[in-house]
Amino acid sequence: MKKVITYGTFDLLHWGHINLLKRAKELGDYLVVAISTDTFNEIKNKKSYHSYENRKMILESIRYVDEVIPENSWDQKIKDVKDHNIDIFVMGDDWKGKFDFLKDHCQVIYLPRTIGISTTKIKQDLFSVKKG
Ligand code: C2G
Repeated sequence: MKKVITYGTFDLLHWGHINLLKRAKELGDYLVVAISTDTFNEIKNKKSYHSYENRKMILESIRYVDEVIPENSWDQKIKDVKDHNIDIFVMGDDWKGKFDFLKDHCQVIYLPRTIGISTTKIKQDLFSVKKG
């Protein structure tokens, strides 16, 4: 069984996230998603609308996702790859090159980001509607 892992906040889930999760799952048989905890989001300078628990519940309901684990730090990826017997690490290509150190432990694949959507864009568009 080929196991894939990916990481992210996945707040205000949108079709760009789904495109990523779908392609990640297509690379193997089992997809683990490490979701940033609310505490780690602070380290990432990200404030998510949905709590970790609710983002976890949403991700677990997606057909492409087999398991959701917490992402608590930048430094857990090698241990995660080992502990979960991961074959392929996947991220959107906005992270291209940033995780190449994992190549000693698994395949590293950066997938093209989906253009035209982001959690930030959703927030900005909704804010401008509210203001207008
Ligand atoms: N993504 C995408 N297309 C978009 C938006 C996001 O492919 N239009 C991808 C990102 O490249 C990332 C994943 O969806 O691979 C999750 O995006 P975020 O929740 O923004 O993740 P991020 O905050 O970048 O967290 O340790 C890694 C970090 O936790 C990554």
